Amino acid sequence: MAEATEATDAVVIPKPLGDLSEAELLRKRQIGKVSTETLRYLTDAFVSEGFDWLLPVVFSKSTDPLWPDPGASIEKRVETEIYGETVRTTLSMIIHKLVACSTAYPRLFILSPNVRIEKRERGATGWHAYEFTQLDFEIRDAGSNDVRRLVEDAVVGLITHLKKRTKGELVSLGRHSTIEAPARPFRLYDRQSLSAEYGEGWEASLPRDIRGPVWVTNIPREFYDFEDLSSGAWDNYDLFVPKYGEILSGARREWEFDKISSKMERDGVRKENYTLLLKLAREGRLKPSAGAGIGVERLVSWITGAKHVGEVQPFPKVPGTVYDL
Ligand code: ASN
Repeated sequence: MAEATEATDAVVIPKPLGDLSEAELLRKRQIGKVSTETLRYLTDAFVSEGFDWLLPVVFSKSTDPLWPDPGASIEKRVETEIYGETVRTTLSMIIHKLVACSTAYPRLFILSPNVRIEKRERGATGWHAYEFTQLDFEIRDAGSNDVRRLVEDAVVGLITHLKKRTKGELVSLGRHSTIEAPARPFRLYDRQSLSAEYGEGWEASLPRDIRGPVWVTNIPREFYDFEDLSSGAWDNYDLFVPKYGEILSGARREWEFDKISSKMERDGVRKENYTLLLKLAREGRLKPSAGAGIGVERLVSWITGAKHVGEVQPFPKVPGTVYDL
C-alpha cells in the first residue's frame, strides 16, 4: 500500500463516534489497532520484568495535588461526599503508587484514569484531554537512570514491534516511514539551559527542534519529586517527542518525613489530605523509589500522527467540549 502523506500539523477537534464519516471511522479503527498493540506490548513488557499489574481507582481521599506544577491548568477539582467523607476523583495515582510500592508491591504498574478538568482554552492545544490514561509505574530502591533506561528500552521495543505488527495501519496513517526506533540513550537536557535558550515557552519550542525523544530534567514540581535542597536541583524527568511535546513525567521520590512535611508547608498543600502517606513517612515505612507515568493517548498520538490527542480516544474528552459519551 502506498504511504499516505504525513498528517498536517493542524489541530482538529475530534468528533464523537456517531458523527464520523466512513473514512474517519476507518482512520479511527487504524489508530485503535495501534493503540491495542501499544497496550499489549507495554503491559507484556512490564509483566515480564516482574511488575505487578494493579487495578485503578476513581475516588480517594488523597490524590495528586498537581500543585505547584508550572504545566498545570486545572479549572475545577472534582470532589464529592460518600459515606460522610470527602473524596476526589483521581488526578493521578502518584500517592497510591508511593504507598503501594513501599508496602506490598515493590514493582508495580497501573493503567490509571486521570480526571483533570483543564481550562477550556486547552482544547485548542491538541495536547490536552480532561480525562486520560497514564501507564503509571513505580520501582522501590530505583534511581532516575534505572527508570530512564527502562523507558528507553520500552519505547525502542514498542516502535520496533508496531512497525511490524501494525505496518498496514502505520502506512495508511502516513507514519510507517517517518517514525523510527530512536537511538539510545536519549539526549538529556537540563530545564535551566532550555529556559536560557528558549525563555519561558521552552516546553512549546523544544518539540519543534528535536528529531527524536529527549529527556528534560530538573523541573520544579510537586512535593513528591526529589529535590536537593542544598543545590535546588530536582531529580525528575519528562520525556518530550518531536512536534507534539511531553508524553511522560516521573522522578526519584521523596520518602523522608521532615522533608515531605516541610515541602507541603512551603507549597501550601493541605496535610490533612495526606494522612496515610505522612503516617508511613513518619514511621519510616515510606521507601525510596522512582517511577513515571506514560500518557497513553499522547504516546499513541505521536506514533500515529494524530490531529488531536482526543482523536486516539474512542470517547474524546476535549477540554471545553462535553459529548454524550
Ligand atoms: N505519574 C506522574 C509520576 O509518576 C505524576 C503525575 O502524573 N502528576 O511522576
